[in-house]
Amino acid sequence: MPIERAATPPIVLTFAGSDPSGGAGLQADLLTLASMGCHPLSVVTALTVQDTLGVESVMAIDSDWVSDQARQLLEDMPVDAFKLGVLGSVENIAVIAEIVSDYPDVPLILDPVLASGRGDELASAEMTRALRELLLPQTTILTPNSTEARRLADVEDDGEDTDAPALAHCAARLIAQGCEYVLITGTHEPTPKVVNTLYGKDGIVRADTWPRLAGSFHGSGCTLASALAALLASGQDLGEAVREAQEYTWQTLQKAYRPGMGQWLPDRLFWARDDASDAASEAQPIEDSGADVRGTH
Ligand code: PXL
Repeated sequence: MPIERAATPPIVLTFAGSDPSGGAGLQADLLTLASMGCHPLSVVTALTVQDTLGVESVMAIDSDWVSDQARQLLEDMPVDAFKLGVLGSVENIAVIAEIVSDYPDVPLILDPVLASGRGDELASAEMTRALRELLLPQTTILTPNSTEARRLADVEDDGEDTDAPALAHCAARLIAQGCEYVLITGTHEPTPKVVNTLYGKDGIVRADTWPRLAGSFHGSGCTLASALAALLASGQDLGEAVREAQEYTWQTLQKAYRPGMGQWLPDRLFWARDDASDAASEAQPIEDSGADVRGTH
């Protein structure tokens, strides 16, 4: 009798910076991807020194090392989705863009992390330009918060006479630059509720409204983008994946904990705790669907 072996779960390769606090970055991606039933592969793009209060410093990994880490894995295993977060340098963006271009059929989820939730810069102007030019054209879905959407769309100086260009306008520009879909999270907008909007080439595909809770989270944007990567890797339809990723994120925020003196961290393993049955019954989205995203990234 042949021995029964477990089937390999969907495989997601994340390119991310290490966050030793376990709140955001690589560690957040690994927790989320594993929690959602995927096997995570990881390529470290940068190291950071940080805690739950803020980022002290960032060191990019040499781009040859980034390339070697990824190429070796890709020679060995089939990948069902790529997820990109903090990339560390223009050189890293260039090598990653070249690598993913060899896998045009693999969904690419790009979380354009330009700053941490507390405002620590995580990408220079040159890196933002490189993201726009080299990675947007290869992106299946981009997941900026509204601040990142405006910076990345570069609408400040295109003749608009408002400080806050309409997000629909930013989304249209980002899609014109080559990405297929943009999910803009609305945590940073001065609206009573948080509205996350998915745009495609014909405009709004769906909008989900969530109650705005007080407080500040570290790693919610990474959680949302990784959950989305896990669902797309599992073959989920994009609109449905966007809904389910928000719902999962909402539950992790609902069960967030505060291990230090700073921000709250989403609990990506909420379902594995002793009180998991309470979590399942409490986690009811408000309105048609919803996540509180009290602070993306
Ligand atoms: O949350 C965005 C993020 C992603 N990756 C790393 C980070 C942060 C925010 O601080 O440090 C490494």
